[in-house]
Amino acid sequence: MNLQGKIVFITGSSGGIGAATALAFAAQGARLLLAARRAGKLSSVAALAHQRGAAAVHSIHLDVRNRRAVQDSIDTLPEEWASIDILVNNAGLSRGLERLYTGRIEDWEEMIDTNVKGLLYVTRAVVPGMVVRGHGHVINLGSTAGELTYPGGAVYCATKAAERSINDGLRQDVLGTPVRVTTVDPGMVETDFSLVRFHGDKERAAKVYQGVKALTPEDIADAIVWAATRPAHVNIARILLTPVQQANSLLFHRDS
Ligand code: 8X3
Repeated sequence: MNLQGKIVFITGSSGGIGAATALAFAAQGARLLLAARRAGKLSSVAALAHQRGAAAVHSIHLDVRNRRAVQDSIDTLPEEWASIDILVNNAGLSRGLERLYTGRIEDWEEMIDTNVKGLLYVTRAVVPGMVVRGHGHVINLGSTAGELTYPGGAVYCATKAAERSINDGLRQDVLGTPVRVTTVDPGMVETDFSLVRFHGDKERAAKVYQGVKALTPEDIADAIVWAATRPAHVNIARILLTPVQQANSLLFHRDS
C-alpha cells in the first residue's frame, strides 16, 4: 500500500519511537498529524518531517489523558485533515520499578491514564470515522512487557497486557469493515523510556542498556511502516521484536 498523501495520526510524536515513526512516514510522503504534550520538541520533529519529505504536517498540542481535549482535537480538525487513514497509538510511558506493595500510586495512575485510558480515548475518537469512510488502520504500541511480567513492573506490564487485549478486542469489533488493527510489541529500545521510568536518574537509566545492543526507535518505526504498507487485504495482527540479546522481558544476554 502506497503511503503518499495518506493522513497518519501519531500520538507521543515529540520523541523516541513516536518521532522516529513520524520521520519514517514522512519519508514515504505521508501527511502527518503529530500530537504530543511537549510543543517545543514537537515543532522540531515537524520541521525534520518536512525536510524528510512529508507531504504536509499539522501539529496538535495534546495530552491523551485529557478525554475532552482528545475528542475536541479530532472534532475540530481542519477538513483537509479529518480523514485519518492511519492511527499510531504510541503515547505511553513507564514510571517507577518498585515492588507493588511499596509503589507510588501517582506513578500507577500516570501509566494507566496514559497507556490505557489515553489509548482508548484516542481510539474512540478516531475509529468511528474510519468505519464510516470504510478505510483505516490502527497501529498500537504494545511491549514484551505485555506478555511476561517482570519484578517491579506489575503496573506497567498490566497496562501493556491491557493494550494487547484492547488491540485484539478492536480487531474483532471492526470485523466486517476494511479497518485493520495491528499491535507492534518491542522489547528493549534505547530511548528516554528508562530516564522517564526512573524520574530523570541518568545513571540508573544508562545501566538498563549496559552490555546489550538495544533496538533503536528507527527499528520500531520500520516495523510500523512495514505493517502499514501491506496490501489492503492483509492484516498484520502482531509484530513482536527484540534485540538479538533479549529472549523475553526477563532474559537478556549482556556483554561483560
Ligand atoms: C518496554 C520494554 O521490557 O523495558 O516496554 O518494559 S521493557
